[in-house]
Amino acid sequence: MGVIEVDVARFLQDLHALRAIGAAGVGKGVVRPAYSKADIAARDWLAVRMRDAGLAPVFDDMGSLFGLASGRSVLLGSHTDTQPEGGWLDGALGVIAALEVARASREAGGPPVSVVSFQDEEGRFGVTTGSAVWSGVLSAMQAAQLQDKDGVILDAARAAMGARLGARVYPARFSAFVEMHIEQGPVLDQAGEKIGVVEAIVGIRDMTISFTGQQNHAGTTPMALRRDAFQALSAFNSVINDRFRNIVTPDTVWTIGFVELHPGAHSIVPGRVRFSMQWRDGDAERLARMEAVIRETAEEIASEMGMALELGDMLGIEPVAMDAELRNVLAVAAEGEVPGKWRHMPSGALHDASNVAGLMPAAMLFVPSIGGISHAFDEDTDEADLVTGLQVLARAVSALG
Ligand code: HGY
Ligand code: MN
Ligand code: MN
Repeated sequence: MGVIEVDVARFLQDLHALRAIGAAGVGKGVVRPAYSKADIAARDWLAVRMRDAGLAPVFDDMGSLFGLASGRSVLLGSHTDTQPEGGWLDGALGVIAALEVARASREAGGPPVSVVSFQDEEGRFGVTTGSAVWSGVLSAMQAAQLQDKDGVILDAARAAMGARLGARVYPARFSAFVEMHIEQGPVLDQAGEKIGVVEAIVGIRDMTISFTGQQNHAGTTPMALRRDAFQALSAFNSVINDRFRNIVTPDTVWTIGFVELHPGAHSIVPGRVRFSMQWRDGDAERLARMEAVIRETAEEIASEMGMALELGDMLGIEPVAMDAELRNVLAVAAEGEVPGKWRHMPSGALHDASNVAGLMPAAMLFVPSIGGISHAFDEDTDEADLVTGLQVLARAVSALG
């Protein structure tokens, strides 16, 4: 057969319908964290769209939603949960593009295509939690006990999905996985290019660290006698930035994105700080060297500043190369659609494809992000670029069939 003919209007309509579920009311922003009411409503909406497309919708134990084609099929998809302040395309684009390609392929008598929306890709509880469990990177028992930043346990949160849960979806029914996604960085936008074919996805390490000093009066406690938890965090941050200089490359990133200072009042010397420490790189050895610096520095600061130190469990995903043959299929499809206006590139963001790559050949396709902005309400992509991505995906799947 030729290239599967997608219905662009239907694709855009679905993409905007999904955006309306959990719409933040700020620009096109969306708030749909894993297992929230909006997340579950989005999954229920998607299950209906899957059924309408001739796919059998099932939820696994984690709440990942699969729309299954009969027989052996290509699996396409991403995730529909979002960050606490999320954009409308991060995850949603890959799922709705998958739905359209599956639907169009079925109508045209093309290859069978299944669709997935993995649960908790955005890591309310872990790191790409749903696909990590599906692919065996994380045990179901470990996952059940993961806590979000407010101390809610995953097992309690997923109870909101109730009787939906429980299907077993065997990876052997799928021949390959392709995830389309926005780039979430500036490279394609700055270069004026339309498509990125992902070579590899960086690795990540993530842990929670606490310093506990002494809560005290902000007026009467002399500076020399303070055991101020904020000062410990401030010193830790400045020392690791300095020490990392000898280890990192310009592509290495690290982030303290969550900080909880206790009790958080103008007139109290803070007694405790709990914060996230996350670092990413394409080289597993470098990630390990950074971990050693983080642990040593935290211990040094704690002992110098009279703090009790708690280092939480470390979560991580290894750097993963995408499947060479599938990458080639995507490259040919990109060249066919936008000759000379695409590139091979690494992914600095994490994706479900990292986990799925352990089960079957997996690859990824990027479209540009305006201004490189993502994990923010103002994340966006030109409509024409969304459509180009869809067309490239359809070409690639046609070639796979
Ligand atoms: O954080 C990430 O890279 C992904 O969007 N969860
Ligand atoms: Mn994503
Ligand atoms: Mn994301």
